[in-house]
Amino acid sequence: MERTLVIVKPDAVQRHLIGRILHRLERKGLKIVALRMRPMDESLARKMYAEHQGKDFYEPLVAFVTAGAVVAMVVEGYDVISIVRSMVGSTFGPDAAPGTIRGDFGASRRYNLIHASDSPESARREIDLWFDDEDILEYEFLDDPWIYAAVDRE
Ligand code: FUP
Repeated sequence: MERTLVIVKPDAVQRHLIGRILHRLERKGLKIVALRMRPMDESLARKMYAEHQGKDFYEPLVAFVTAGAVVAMVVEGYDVISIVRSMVGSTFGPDAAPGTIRGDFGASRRYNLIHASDSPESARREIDLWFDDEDILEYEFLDDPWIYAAVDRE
């Protein structure tokens, strides 16, 4: 079972898309095991995007993600990192396929609605930046036996 960090960014919050994005994740059968709304302060933003420091888009990116409230969550499921990345789509809406979150809701090359971890290492690092261990819940869905077959759990 994997976990990933998902952030509904300030543009999506301002555009009233929190519910639609949560709904897509829920509908897919994924489990939200931690959820909080807060501002992304500057030091957290710089840690989140440290790998991009020095690039031309780094300062505008920090300004964008710190511009308002965000909703951060830990999402759990088998193969959840790659499943959520494919639901999110390419980095910017104009390139993202229809049916993806960015493809359906975004038209900007700066405001891209959502973040999702891109590897198990990033997921661990990013989850630790946003949540304490005790904030992450363990619980069962009654329909778990119909979300995953034995083959999915291997
Ligand atoms: P993604 O994994 O699709 O969120 O995108 P990246 O990890 O490549 O980039 C992280 C963030 O940097 C993106 F959300 C948007 C921003 N970015 C730019 O603003 N310009 C670029 O050319 C590339 C990324």
